[in-house]
Amino acid sequence: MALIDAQPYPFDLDPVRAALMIIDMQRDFLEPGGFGAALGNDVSLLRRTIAPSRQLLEEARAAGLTVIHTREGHRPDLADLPPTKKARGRLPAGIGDPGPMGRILVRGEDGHDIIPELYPAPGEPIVDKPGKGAFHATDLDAILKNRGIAQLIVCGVTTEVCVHTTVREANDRGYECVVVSDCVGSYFPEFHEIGLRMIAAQGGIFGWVAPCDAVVAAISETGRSGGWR
Ligand code: C5J
Repeated sequence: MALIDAQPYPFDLDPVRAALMIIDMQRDFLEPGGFGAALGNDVSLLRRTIAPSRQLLEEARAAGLTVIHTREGHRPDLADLPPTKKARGRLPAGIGDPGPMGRILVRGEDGHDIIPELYPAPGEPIVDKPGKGAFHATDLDAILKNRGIAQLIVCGVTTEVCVHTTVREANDRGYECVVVSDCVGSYFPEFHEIGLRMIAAQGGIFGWVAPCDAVVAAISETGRSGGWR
């Protein structure tokens, strides 16, 4: 066990039951030529999460922690795309349409894939999710339960959308979540700030918030003391 210096109070990390979860670090959201950028968003606000996330990923891998990646997207035949989601935003080019990196948010397309800096290693589960939350219409809960995971260290994008939706549902399902403040990002800095505050408010109503350095320190401390499986 190791304590993570977190808000609203220190988090007791149990290395045997913890997983690193990296949410939707996809080219279409983070790369300058992708869907997010085509909508007019400043992708540099998301890209600043890459370096600390990479550091955390390397530490987690070195310590033997379970690492799980998610991707938001849909079947090529769009059978799992709710018409309401397709219509939302009245976009000239929306989900399933040709975009700058292939069909937008369609599985198998270049833009749907994970950025090279955080690319999954062989054996790391990738959860393809059609919604914002990572539990909706996926086998994530089974994967976590089968591995005895009860704590989630959460990175990814965007703070107030897919990270929040996932953390809220994880919390309802009994998982303890630590959101890594500099490893999550949003196109809207104010939503990011408030989103983090909402997690840790009211005694940690959805979970804990801690910076990458604090999480890395706790993982490496536990690794040194031989606590990992
Ligand atoms: C995610 C989105 N991943 N913002 N998607 O947050 O639509």
